[in-house]
Amino acid sequence: MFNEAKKFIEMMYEECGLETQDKDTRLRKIEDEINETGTYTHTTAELEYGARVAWRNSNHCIGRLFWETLIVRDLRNVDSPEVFISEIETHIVDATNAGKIRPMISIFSNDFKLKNEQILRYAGYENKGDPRSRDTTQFIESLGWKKSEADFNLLPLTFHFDGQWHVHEYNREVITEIDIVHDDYPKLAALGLKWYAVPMISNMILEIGGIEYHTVPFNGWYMETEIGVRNFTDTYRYNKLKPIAEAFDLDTNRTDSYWRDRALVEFNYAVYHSFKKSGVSMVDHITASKQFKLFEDKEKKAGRKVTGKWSWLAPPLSPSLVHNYHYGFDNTVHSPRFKYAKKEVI
Ligand code: HEM
Ligand code: NRG
Repeated sequence: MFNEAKKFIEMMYEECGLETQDKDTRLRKIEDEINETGTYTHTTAELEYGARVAWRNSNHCIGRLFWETLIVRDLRNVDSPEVFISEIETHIVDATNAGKIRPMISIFSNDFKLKNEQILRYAGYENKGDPRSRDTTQFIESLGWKKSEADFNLLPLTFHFDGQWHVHEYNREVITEIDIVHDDYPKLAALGLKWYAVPMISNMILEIGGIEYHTVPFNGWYMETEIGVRNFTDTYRYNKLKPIAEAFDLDTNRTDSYWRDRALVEFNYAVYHSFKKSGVSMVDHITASKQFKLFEDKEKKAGRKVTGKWSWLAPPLSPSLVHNYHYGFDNTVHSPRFKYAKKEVI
């Protein structure tokens, strides 16, 4: 652990231009703490820097230009379910910021274990909702939560703490959802599609200097294709391409009418403008790719190599129209980083 800590502290003091003398003092303190307790405690400044660099190192993320703006909430001292719940709701409100979404992460102690894959997600049933949430929905139902089946039931906050499960139905006023509409095709609104404003991943581990934080919900804003290409269109998700194409009056009986492709583009336009009309931040895939190019340039200037995973960075709509489609990326993984948690049974 000390080796990992040392690498991290050296990197931080170097990048942030901090005093060598202070670094040596800090490293001695960390070594003592590890020898005494088997682990060590990050300062809030270390946590903040570590979380930001973990975002910078996220090979799957096209939104990394803004890594330095991440707001880091040090909530390691929270030790009751009531405060945990209220801090999560505060995160949702402050990150939503009346539509002008702020990238944010809340770092809790590992005593809390979240069941939710994202803080906001729709329940999944046999014939309704988001199929991706079927297992989680069944699990939460086994804890006694029950709602009549529908396409957009928000799953409650579900976490394990102090030997038991807690299920909390969110205060409705903390949550913003956006109806998906298209000004030129009123029939689209009739499908009743909507999505929540803020993507907030809550099932990844943040690793900094050899220490793992398991309860670290974080958010930025959506790129329109995440909702328009994947969530509503994948056959194993909402699978709505055909009704969407019909709402756009396309001929779905012939492949050569190009109904799939035409519906997909027009629908992503609708997702993007529905968010914008509601005053909620969202980025289109062309702009996101341009921002990613700026990130690459900026990193190069700072003397760092950008790592990335091509299959995640190429947007799933018109990929060949953006630069990152046309060359490969080095998928080496650096720490600090976000990583997937292993499925575990409590
Ligand atoms: C993945 C965009 C902010 C960390 C992604 C993906 C997109 C994206 C499009 C791929 C998702 C998918 O295909 O399912 C953005 C945008 C942001 C943003 C537009 C706006 C600010 C953030 C922040 C963090 C972050 C604030 C962390 C602090 C990650 C990670 C992944 C990811 C770890 C990989 C998730 C996985 O492997 O399942 N991002 N992101 N992103 N992003 Fe970002
Ligand atoms: N595709 C997922 C969300 C993954 C993360 N995307 C972001 N993250 N934009 C979905 O719900 O569609 N972020 O932190 O902004």
